[in-house]
Amino acid sequence: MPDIHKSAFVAVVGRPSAGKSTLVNTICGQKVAIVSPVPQTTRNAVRGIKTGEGYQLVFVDTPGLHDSEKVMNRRLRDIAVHALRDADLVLYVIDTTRAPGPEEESIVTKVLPFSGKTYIAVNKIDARESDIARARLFLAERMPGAKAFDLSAEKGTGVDAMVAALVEACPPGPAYYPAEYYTDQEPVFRIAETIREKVFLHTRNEVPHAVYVEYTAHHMLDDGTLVYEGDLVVERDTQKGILIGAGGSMIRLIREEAEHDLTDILGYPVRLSIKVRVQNDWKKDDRILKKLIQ
Ligand SMILES: Nc1nc2c(ncn2[C@@H]2O[C@H](COP(=O)(O)OP(=O)(O)OP(=O)(O)O)[C@@H](O)[C@H]2O)c(=O)[nH]1
Ligand SMILES: [Mg+2]
Repeated sequence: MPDIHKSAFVAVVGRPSAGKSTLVNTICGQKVAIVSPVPQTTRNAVRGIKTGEGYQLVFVDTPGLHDSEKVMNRRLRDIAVHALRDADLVLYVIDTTRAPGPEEESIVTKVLPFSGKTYIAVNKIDARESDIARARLFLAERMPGAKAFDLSAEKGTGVDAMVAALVEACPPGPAYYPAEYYTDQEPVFRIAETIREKVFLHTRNEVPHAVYVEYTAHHMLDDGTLVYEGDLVVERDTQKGILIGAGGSMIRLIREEAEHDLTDILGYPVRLSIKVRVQNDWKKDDRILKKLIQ
């Protein structure tokens, strides 16, 4: 055991769909954060914990940085910007399958003031469309001297070398969580997130973004099954129809897949009782946004 214990909060930032949540899951070796091909899947600062010999890294996964003045997007952006400012280290994830363009430019501008504590994950090198040279050129121009690591968050290639560099850069500090923790999320939050992930995976267009999950109640059955009751809230009647599906087929699929995953994640059987409800324009309601996005 080394003499000095090290620890750091590491803010994980980047554009929507860059692979931030996938990377946190791979580093922590567990499903910490939900993942989908739809940009803006993550809506909260979600913590994933990696504890090793003499160190603890607490990764703060954040919503993708996206310039838009809609109230909800402003809130999502604030979470990432606060995480950047508050963290000991920053992990900036770049997607090599997409040309940098104005969105990446805008993110670099936000990350540059923290370049001294920033490490870069040059991600998705396994993908057919990956263009590592393009991403490296962008970095050489915009963040010369940056500590960058080519990797695949999905396959795990190159991830250990990057984590080793983060551990190396870690200041002395205590373990914030017990060694066996890989996240600090409450079960009720994880249930809502898992339901939302299934909506993101099985619906299209505006539907994933129109959804939030509202917890109503839960109880334990004698056999140790957790019964969770909640609403899947959407903005419009048409979205309600899509989420229910023909003969209830869509909501059944979402429920069954979420129940299956949650039983694994939580380690006990979970049964979901979910109703679909319409609440017009909930995304413009500041009270709801305040509760949901933090
Ligand atoms: N081929 C490949 N795909 C990846 C890799 N990492 C992530 N992806 C895919 O990219 C998509 C987005 O991944 P997420 O981890 O949800 O991305 P994110 O940055 O958290 O996205 P937001 O939460 O929306 O900001 C998913 O379809 C992932 O499977 C990778 O290393 N290689
Ligand atoms: Mg995410």
